[in-house]
Amino acid sequence: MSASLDRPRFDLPRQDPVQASWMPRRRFLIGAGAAGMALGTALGKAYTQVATAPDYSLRIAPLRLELAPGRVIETFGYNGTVPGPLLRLREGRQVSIDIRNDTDVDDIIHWHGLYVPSAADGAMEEGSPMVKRGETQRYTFTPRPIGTRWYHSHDMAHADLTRSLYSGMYGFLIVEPSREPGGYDQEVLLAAHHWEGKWVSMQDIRQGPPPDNGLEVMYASASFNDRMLGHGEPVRVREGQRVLFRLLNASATENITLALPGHRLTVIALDGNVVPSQRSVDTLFLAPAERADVIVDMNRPGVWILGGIRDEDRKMGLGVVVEYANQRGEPQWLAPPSSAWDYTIFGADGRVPAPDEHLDLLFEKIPGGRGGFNRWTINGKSWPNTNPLFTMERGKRYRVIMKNDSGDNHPVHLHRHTFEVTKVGDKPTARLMKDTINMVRYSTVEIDVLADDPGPSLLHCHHQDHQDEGFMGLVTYL
Ligand SMILES: [Cu+2]
Repeated sequence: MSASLDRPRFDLPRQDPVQASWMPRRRFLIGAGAAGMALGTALGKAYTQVATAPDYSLRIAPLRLELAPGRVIETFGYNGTVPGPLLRLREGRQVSIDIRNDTDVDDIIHWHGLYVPSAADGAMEEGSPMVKRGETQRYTFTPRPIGTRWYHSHDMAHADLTRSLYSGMYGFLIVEPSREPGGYDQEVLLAAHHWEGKWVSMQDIRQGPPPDNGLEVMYASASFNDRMLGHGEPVRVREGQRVLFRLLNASATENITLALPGHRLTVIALDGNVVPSQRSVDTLFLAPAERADVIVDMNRPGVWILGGIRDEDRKMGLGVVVEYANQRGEPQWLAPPSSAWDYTIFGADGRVPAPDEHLDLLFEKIPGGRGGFNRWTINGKSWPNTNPLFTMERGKRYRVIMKNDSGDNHPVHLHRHTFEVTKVGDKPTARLMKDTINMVRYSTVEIDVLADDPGPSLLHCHHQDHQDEGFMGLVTYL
């Protein structure tokens, strides 16, 4: 399918979610028979229980995904597509979503970046129910805050590279304000993913990794949405258009850096949250789970590749062709001028409020050795021994000082909250709101968390293998 909103799947009319439902919306009565009436009489009034069809239905099932002609992946997905159906929800309007699990293992869906009660957040560690195999579980919540969110499996995968985020179980979830912001001519949603993972001992492949390092995942293919570069419909644009790209890194473990040659990308939101300083960049970095909303002024007619800046990434399929109207020829790639990434340029100058308390988190690796799995610790402990990671009091502001004392990247994600990035390395910043922040190797990041959403909340690395191997903890409320 196409990456462009000109195509049906991502061009759902902006309508009431009730009409957009994948199931016909019905009402039916339960218990209106004799027993129901008798009970009603006993209570002194008529008694009926009304059950409704959900606003949306997601079905988890095996899926054959054709990334390119003859290149078929056996995976799992939602409603038979990768990504799953776009959920465009209205801020503040409650929705019910039925999740049907037609696979042979229990699974669960997390609503990433939303403020959802722990019981509906889609993390079993917080108390959300698993969707048992062969069964249906209804999740009901009120979507907020506005912005580019997403949903994905929050199951453990461990050694199984067909499960959870190694699979096609992810989709966009956009929470829309009640008024349209406008300001662009076309909207394009692109979710990046890596496929066909294998566990490898890196020291068998190249020089450099420490000899005691454990297994890492290497992938054979990648895609934007459901197609490898060059094998899907191009994104079709016209000169003079302002195009909004909503970009998501749905990869289980891989960072990506993207560019569109000849064009600058103006970042207007990170993780769905409007940034205080819009900046135009040549390259966009996204760690797993991160999103960026970027505006591109289409002022360089041609046929271009929007894709990963590393040649091997594009060779694997990480990219999509961007084609101007009335332009023909081979898609062009030019190496971008620079690829440095600095979160703080999107923040504001100025002070952040003084926190009520400071908390320290230290992330370390226990190397697994050749052929073994690396383990991860937070303050010396691995999940579930990390619990509780820390306990917050409602209304207080916590400065969490995170130190990555390992040679790996870690995109750290906090559920059910948006945090303010206050320092990256030695660079202070303010009002940069995120739910996931990448920590490069041997680095520090400081975030402020306002304790405004009581209930257990997971904090974990969004690399599936790190999360599965101990890099996770529960933040609790008093
Ligand atoms: Cu990690």
